[in-house]
Amino acid sequence: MTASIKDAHGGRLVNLLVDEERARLLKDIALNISDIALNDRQLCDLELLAIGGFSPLTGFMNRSDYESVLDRMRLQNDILWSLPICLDIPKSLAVNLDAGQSLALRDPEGFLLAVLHIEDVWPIDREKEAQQIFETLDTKHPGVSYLFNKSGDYYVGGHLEVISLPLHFDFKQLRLFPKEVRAMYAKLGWHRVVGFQTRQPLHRFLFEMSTKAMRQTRANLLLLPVAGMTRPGDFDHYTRVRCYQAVSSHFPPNSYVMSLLPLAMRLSGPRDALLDVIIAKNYGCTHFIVGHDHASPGADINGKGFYKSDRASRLAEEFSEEMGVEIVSFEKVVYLPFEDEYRSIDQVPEGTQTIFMTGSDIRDRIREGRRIPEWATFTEVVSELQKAYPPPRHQGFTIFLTGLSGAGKSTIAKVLYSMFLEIGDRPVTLLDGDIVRQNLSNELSFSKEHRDINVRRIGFVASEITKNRGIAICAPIAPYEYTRHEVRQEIEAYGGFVEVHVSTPIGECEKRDRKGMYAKARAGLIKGFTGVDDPYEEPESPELRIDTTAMTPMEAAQEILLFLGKKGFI
Ligand code: PPS
Repeated sequence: MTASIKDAHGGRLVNLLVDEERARLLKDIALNISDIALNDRQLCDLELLAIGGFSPLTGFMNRSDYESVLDRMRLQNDILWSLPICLDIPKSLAVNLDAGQSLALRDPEGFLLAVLHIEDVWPIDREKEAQQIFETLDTKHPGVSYLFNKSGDYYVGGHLEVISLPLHFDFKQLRLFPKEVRAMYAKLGWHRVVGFQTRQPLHRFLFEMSTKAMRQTRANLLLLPVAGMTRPGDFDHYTRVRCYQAVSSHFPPNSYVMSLLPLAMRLSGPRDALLDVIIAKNYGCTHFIVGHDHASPGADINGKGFYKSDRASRLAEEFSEEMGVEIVSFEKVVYLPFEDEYRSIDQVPEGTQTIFMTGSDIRDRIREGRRIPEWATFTEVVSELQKAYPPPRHQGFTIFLTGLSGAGKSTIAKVLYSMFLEIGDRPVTLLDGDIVRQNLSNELSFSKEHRDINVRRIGFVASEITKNRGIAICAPIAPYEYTRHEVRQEIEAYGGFVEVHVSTPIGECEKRDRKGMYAKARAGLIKGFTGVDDPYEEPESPELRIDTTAMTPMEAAQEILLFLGKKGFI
């Protein structure tokens, strides 16, 4: 059965999972080799490699394939391939690895997943990769941001033997292998299947697009919701899958199959689209839907899209024949209120009134507790989204006060703490810089690396509190913009995040010098003191900026409460 299954390029569908006997041997080998704990993105890549979603790849790319993909969108053997699937590692590990050795790949708990047989280890040219793949160096692009801020310094490539897939305990019945999906088509007698990959709940526009595509191609539908990593700020996959299940009755009976896709999107627009077509082909699709702005990373620093909205579909169409998948492209689908109809914008007669809401508009409305009209999304979807993302009044939130030592953060934090306890509708936790240093981070110094660890710890605790609908008040110096940005993203996934820059100037902080720290720093008795001989990167766009030079802590806290009231949190 498996031998007859063809991948996107006519070869066999790859299966990297080894049998039990080999697994036992590999576990012994793994005892004596270097190892690495994979992050979420690497776990996704490993899973798709293992189950054949990335056929014909049989491991993380080696250097020649990587460079060939960057330069000409093809593997060394000329097979079309648009994105690097590489394993990034820190320099400290890379210097101890060589071609011919093996590396054990583990999950974050240390459970052995796979062994990589190393062909190449090479330093990453981040600028080149960012330019070739994302066409920008702007770190507002999530793919560029990963490359510059999260990725290790080296890649290691080679063939993989997989002992176990990353563990999932959710929606197990929906996590199908490409070969299982194909077997299902055979059982159902489907010969034409149109693939639709999505990171959005099935809003009306997407539903209309997919059913239109089914009619147009006379095909059944394979729904591939991305259950790996999507755009920061997206609804989590648990919520989205419940939304897909809730709208199932709107599809004709037995017309579609759904399989969760463990993909870590790179959000490179056109290049992502091409990879998505290859994946869909591996899942047995004969057709694939590429909509307006496919795999978009959001807006750049000037608020403009990174890629023209039709570039993804154009590129997919260009290679459609070579890939053997017919592309069903859609312009933006809009609603015609007078006709009560949905149409692709290019098919709307001039002068006709149209309305539209993006997925982000709908997400923002849900988060702000505003109404969503039925023409934008099904009522079943709205109620699922509202269950998971209640209006601000019922969400948790974090107040993140950042600023120099002595700026007034801790005092404002204490006032807020009492005020929230007085309001009494949510549990409140105070994570002041000093308290955290004593209880969570007493082994850490004030180096950049340790400050980042400290602030990330605060962010993690605050995100758990926010997720569970409490209030976290944080008051660290948190001098680095990128780390604050990371904390914001982590927390905004669950509730409100209010960054307050306590912007009291250094002269005033130094004048106060309640702990005598500035005097010591000026005398050279404390090294690396923020604002004296260590940097403080001012927040670019905090929700509030408060200078306490001429303001009491009560007044400052009042300003924050007024802001929370305006946003509907209290
Ligand atoms: S950071 O950068 O966010 O990890 O700092 P944080 O955990 O908030 O700790 C700041 C408090 O530690 C005292 N302290 C120093 N601050 C800055 N730089 C150096 N080198 C340093 N050494 C000790 C300082 O009193 C800070 O207290 P606050 O409450 O901010 O005044």
